[in-house]
Amino acid sequence: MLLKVKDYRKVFVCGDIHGNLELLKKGLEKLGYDSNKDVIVTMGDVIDRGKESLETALFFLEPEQTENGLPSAVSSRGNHEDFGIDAHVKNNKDWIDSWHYHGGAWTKEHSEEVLTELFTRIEKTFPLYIDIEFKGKNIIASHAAVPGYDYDKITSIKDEELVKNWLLKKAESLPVEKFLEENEDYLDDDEFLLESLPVCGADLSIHGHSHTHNPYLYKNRLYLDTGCFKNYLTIMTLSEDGLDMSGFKMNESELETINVDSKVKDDLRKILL
Ligand SMILES: [Mn+2]
Repeated sequence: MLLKVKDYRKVFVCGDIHGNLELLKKGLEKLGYDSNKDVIVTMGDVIDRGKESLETALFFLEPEQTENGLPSAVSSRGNHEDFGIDAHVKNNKDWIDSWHYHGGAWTKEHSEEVLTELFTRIEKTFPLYIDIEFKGKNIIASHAAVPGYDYDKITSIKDEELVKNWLLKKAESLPVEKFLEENEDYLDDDEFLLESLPVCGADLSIHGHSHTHNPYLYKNRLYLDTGCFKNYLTIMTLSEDGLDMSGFKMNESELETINVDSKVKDDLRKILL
């Protein structure tokens, strides 16, 4: 899927929503999101953990259209959507207990028929990655990683399962990736990231999946999942006017705005503007 920033007034990009639709909507409202003109892009894991999994999935499955006839909400697929596709479309129940334990228990309240229809639609609608064209630059947005840190490997590797494993879960063989996966709090210690390579074939890659305390740019890879179910939701704004980034969390029913460190914004502007 190719999305051009110039086709919209503003493109908003955020990390894993995990069923926190109210927070997403309030954050977008604060940023002036208008479904007639703008789009919100996320990299998957829209379901599980939060209170509104089904509603969040439907928000991205049935988006309002902009005045140009384009979708106003787009998501790629995350490993949590893949759990549901495995269990309810492919009928592989090997991981269902683990999925239910990791936030998927809400599905027990729905019939097999409803879940099969839902995850069939998600499989058809949510691509494995999204290309974003922004001021002549190529950004790739995918849940976890780019295969072999090389954008071209998405099309050159013929093993679909291997490519999917990278995009949705990261390769298991790289120690640094394993570390990222197992240590949600890794950001206090940057040295563990030093072995990682920049992504080639794209100007910037944006990922969810690995929680970070704050949005984190490593070489040309932006980790945008700031763990909204226990920390805050980061939303990046791209438009012809430039780039910005804000954080949001709920305090009781009030929206609290978090100021994002200006260094990550400045470093991103150096890459993209
Ligand atoms: Mn996630």
